[in-house]
Amino acid sequence: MASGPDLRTQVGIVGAGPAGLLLSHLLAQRGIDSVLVEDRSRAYCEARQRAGVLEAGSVTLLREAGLAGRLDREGLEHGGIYLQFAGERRHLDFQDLTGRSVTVYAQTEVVKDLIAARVATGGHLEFEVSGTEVADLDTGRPLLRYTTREGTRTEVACDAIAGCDGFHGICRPSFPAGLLTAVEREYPYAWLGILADVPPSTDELIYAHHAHGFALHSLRSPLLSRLYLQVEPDDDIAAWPDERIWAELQTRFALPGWELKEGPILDKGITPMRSFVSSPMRYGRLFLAGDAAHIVPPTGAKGLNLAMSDVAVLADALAGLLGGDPRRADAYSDTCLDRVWRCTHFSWWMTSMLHATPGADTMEAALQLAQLRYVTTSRAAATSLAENYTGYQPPR
Ligand code: RFL
Ligand code: PHB
Repeated sequence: MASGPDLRTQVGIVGAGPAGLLLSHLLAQRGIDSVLVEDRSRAYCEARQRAGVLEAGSVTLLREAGLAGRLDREGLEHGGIYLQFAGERRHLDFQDLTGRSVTVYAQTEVVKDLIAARVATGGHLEFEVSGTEVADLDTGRPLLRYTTREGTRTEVACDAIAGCDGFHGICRPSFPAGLLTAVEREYPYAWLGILADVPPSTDELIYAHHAHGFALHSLRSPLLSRLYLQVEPDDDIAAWPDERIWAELQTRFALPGWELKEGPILDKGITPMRSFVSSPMRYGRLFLAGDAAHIVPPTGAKGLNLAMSDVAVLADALAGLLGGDPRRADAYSDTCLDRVWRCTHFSWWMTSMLHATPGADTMEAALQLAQLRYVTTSRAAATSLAENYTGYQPPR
């Protein structure tokens, strides 16, 4: 039982990733108070290297929420990408194809901006909590329990709880047994990502198909590059000294007349790749959002954007529910899953087109190259890729 002081809030939020932080901000703008708990430290959340690409719709959402001051100054607008395969690098011009672009602005920066905005307006954020639990989810008064950094066990009575605690969180496992359907695919490869102290060698992101495996050249600023390599799913980062990483990047991006600049590696890590969708995204007064409910492989740059679009829908659904109109809350799961499945398909498709599958026959590589030639020569195919990459919103 809780021994500390009981608290009361309208929405209890678990997780200070982009989903939880943006939700607490959007709720505050609707006059709804929240308590947000996070088991990591603020510094850890602000430093965790992750996504880098914001869809046009995500930028608009942040702008409308008054959160885009630094994004508008420092974000780098990109009107396309390069696809590299069979020794050629071809440009897809998203602006020309769809009239839209994307913005390179790191998730770490989005998280810093969100935390700063919540702290500045007196938002209740608790970092470094432990023992998070949710209970009484099928009642009108669900409970959020946690132990504060100082060791006080705390119980918060809520009107609703938002599970924004990522793939490994506690909220999804709190659904009653048998209620959730999970659809999952693990891919037979992983991404090794590096942050390098060197100006990007390219003006747009390069997605490279190569017999050794996929490679991606992204960036963080005019002075910082972010690069990824397809590696084995059980690869150990210790087996990848910096020289080996650069040698492999040089091989996979090689193009006559073009040079990949190298520099000190500031951060490196290996991430497994999976597609995962769990439904429904709601049980009683518990609503899941972002990676807590679904994961996409990063090839389509969709995970962060999906997390943000979930909470945009959730903020309105909760405002309705707490104001006595449950219709949008009742539609929440179906509304989100429509877009989730579109992005799940797109991310799987990009991943399958660009990665070398271990043990695959020569037919697979030939099919990938045929598809890559198609999306870089047919305006219809290129437009479909561009529409999805820059952000497709299924009709509601
Ligand atoms: P997060 O960011 O995982 O945040 C969840 C938070 O919940 C906390 N937590 C708990 N707190 C309290 N109690 C507990 N019991 C808790 N359990 C967990 C965690 O500490 C954490 O702070 O989920 P959120 O907010 O849903 O955001 C999702 C995004 O982080 C994720 O989808 C993206 O990073 C995916 N992703 C990309 N998405 C894009 O849109 N564009 C990209 O370019 C892109 N690139 C990427 C990516 C993810 C990558 N990795 C490392 C998985 C590139 C990579 C390499
Ligand atoms: C990144 O910059 O981290 C990034 C960009 C595009 C992706 C994945 C990650 O598809």
